[in-house]
Amino acid sequence: MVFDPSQLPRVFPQGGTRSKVTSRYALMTPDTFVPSALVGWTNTKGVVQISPRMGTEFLQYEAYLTKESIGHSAHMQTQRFVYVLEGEAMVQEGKRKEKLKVGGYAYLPAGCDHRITSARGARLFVIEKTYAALSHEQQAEPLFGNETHVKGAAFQGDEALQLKNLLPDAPAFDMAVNIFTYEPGGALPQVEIHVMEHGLLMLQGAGIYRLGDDWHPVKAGDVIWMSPYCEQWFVAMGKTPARYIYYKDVNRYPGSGV
Ligand code: UGY
Ligand code: MN
Repeated sequence: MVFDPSQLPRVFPQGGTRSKVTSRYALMTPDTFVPSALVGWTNTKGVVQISPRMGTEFLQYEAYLTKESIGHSAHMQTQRFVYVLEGEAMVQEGKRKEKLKVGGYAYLPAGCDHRITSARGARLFVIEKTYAALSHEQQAEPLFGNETHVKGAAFQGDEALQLKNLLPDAPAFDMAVNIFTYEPGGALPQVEIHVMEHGLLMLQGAGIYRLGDDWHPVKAGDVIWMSPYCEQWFVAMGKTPARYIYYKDVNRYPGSGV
């Protein structure tokens, strides 16, 4: 076992926490995570971090796999994105078998029959979302990759901010999953306000996140949900780069029928 959920930090014995859940955003720090059995997975514990119960249109969770764990196909209409945070996982999709190491990921489109196991344990970051098909587009195919093979690009011309798109920017995809790396002192060039929502996991480093009218210190392990139109801004602080993986809904306009 590479990750023991019973060892999650419990650092605020006096009843304090940095976590804050509001109607427009949520910051969830690991001291407040409550592991439970995961629906649709056998012998697997996890933490559902972001869900439609908050008002979102997607689900974000971490799954803690042992060698007894099995992840079964998601619901027929649900697409699933899996990224390995620790350990390694095997994804079987039809006749194909892909071993994913740290930084490896799989995109499993809605209706794609698959199975996820781990020979030596794994901690996975998972996004699930009901797929919104476009009548004139073919649905995306299953896709496997590793973050280290994805080329980053300077964000809006700023070399201190490197953005990697893990999924193709194509109309068949109604979601994006990206990894953002900030050099210390690097900051988003604007306070963003946009129609899309985000689910985010801090992978490395630390910084300050503006969410709505609040400024929060954040660090590796923290989770953030940002609702549509939630004011958002980030600056990386400390001596090492800050890195986060995040979900964004893309290529569909709510209200236009697609
Ligand atoms: O893609 C984005 O909207 C991204 N720039 N937002 C964020 O990092 N909070
Ligand atoms: Mn954004």
